[in-house]
Amino acid sequence: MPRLVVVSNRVPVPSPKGSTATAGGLAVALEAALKSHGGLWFGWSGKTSGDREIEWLEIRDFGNVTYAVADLNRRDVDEYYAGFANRALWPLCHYRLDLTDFSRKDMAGYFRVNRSFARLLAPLLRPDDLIWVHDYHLIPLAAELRHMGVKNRIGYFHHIPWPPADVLSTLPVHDTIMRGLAAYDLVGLQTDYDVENFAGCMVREGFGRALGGNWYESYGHRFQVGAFPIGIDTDIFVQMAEEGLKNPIAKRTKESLNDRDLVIGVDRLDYSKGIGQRIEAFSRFIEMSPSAKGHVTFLQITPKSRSEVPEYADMQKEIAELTGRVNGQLGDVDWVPIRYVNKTVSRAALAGLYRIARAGLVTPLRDGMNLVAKEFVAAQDPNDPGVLVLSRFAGAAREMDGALIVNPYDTEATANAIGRAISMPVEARRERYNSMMPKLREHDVAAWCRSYLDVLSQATEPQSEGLRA
Ligand code: GDG
Repeated sequence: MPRLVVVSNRVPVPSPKGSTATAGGLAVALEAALKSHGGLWFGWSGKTSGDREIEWLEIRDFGNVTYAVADLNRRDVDEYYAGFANRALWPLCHYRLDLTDFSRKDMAGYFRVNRSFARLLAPLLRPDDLIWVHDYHLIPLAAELRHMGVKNRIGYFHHIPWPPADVLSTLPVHDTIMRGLAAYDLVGLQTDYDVENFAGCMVREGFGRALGGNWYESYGHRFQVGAFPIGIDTDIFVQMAEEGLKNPIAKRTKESLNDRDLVIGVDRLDYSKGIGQRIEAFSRFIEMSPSAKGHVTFLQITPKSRSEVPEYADMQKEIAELTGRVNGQLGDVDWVPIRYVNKTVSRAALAGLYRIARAGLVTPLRDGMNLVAKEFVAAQDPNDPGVLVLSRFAGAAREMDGALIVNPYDTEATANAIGRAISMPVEARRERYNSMMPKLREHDVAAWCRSYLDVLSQATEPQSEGLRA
C-alpha cells in the first residue's frame, strides 16, 4: 500500500498528547486514512510569523503519521488566504460575482505561496506516495510539483461548488486555474452537477476534450473527474447524540426552553450560508403563525469566520443588526424569538442541541455539500425525529430526499416550510428520517475517503480507440 500524503490549507496537528478530540469529521477521517496507510499531512500551521519568507517547516511525528507545517508571513496571509482564496475563488465558486475582488497582487501571492509550498513539500516525497490535495487554496500545487519533476499520482478534491463556465470565465486567470487542475490525476467534486459544470468549463471553453468514462485530456495530460459526495462520521454522531442530553450545554438549553419548540441553525458566519434570509424567513413564520409566538425559539449558532476579510466583517454587523431588529419587533418580556450565538460549541454539545430541536434550518444560498444537514439528521431520536428544512442549493439536497426542500431566496415558502416542519405528525417525521438514515450510514466519511483513494490509486487510462472527440 503506498504512503498517503494529504495536503490542506490548515493542518490539525494533534496536541502533544496526540489527541485531535475537537476535530470535525473530515479531519478525523483523513487522519484515519493517514494512519492506515502511514502518512504525511502537509500545509499551513495557521500561524502568521512577521515578515519571514516561507522557508522552513515544523515537522512532528505521531505514530506512523508525520505532520509538516509552515508558518506564513503577513503578506502571504493577506494575498494568498484572505485575498485570492477568500475574496476571489470563494465568492466566485459560490456564484457571488458581486463580492469578488480580482486583485492582481493577490493572484500573484496565491501562485507564489503555492510555489513555496511545492518547494517545501517536494523533498519530503517518496516515489510511490499517493498525494491528495484539498480545496481551492491549493489548486496550482500539482502543476508546481510537476515542474519540479514529481511524477506521483496526485489527486485534488474541491469541497465547494464548481461554477458554470460563464461564472468561472469572469476570473482573469481562469485559464491558469483550469491548467492547474489538468496537472492532477483525479479531480474530485461534490455532486454530478459540479461535474457537469466542470466539464462545461473544460470542454466548451476549449481547455480540453472529453475522452469518455470521466476521462479528460488537457494540456497534454490525461486525468479523471468524478463526483464524490462527502459524508459525516455517522455512527459516532449518532452515539454522541444519544448521550447528548448528558452534555451540560444541551441540558441547560433544554431546561431554558420551558417546553417551547426549538428550531436550530449552525453555520460558520459566511454569506454563502443564507443566514440573513433564514432570519427573515423565521421572522415571517412567527408573523404568520400567532400560535408560534412565544412558543418557538430559533437558536442560531454562528462561530465567526474569516473576520480579516472585509465582506465577512460587514456581514457580522448586518446579521447582528437584523437579529436585534427582529427580536425587538417580535419578542416579549419573557420570550426572544432568536437566540444568536457567535461562539463555537463542542461537537458533543452540538449533537445534543440537534437532538432536542424540532426542526433544523440548513438554507445556504449555495453550498458544496453542507455537513450540518447530515449531522442534524444523524442526531435525531429515531422515535421522535425532528425535520430538516434544506436549501435546494446545497449539494446535500441531491441525496437527502426526506428533507423539506426550499428555495432560500423565497421567504414565504421557507417560512411555510418551517411551519410544516414544526407541526408535522410523528409518523411522517419517522418516514422522512428512515428514508435518509441508511444512506447516511452507508455513505459516511470513511466510505468517501475509500472511494476517492480507490479511484486515485487504481485509475487506468482509457485505450485510444475508446476516445471520444
Ligand atoms: C466546506 C464546504 C462542505 C459549525 N459550527 C460549529 C461546528 N461546526 C461544524 C459543523 C460542520 C462543519 O463545522 C461545517 O461544515 P459545512 O459542510 O456545513 O460547511 P463549510 O465549513 O463551509 O465546509 C461544504 C465541507 O467543506 C466538507 O466538504 O460540506 O459545502 O463549504 O461539521 O458541525 N462544530 C463545532 N462547534 C461549532 O460551533 N464543534
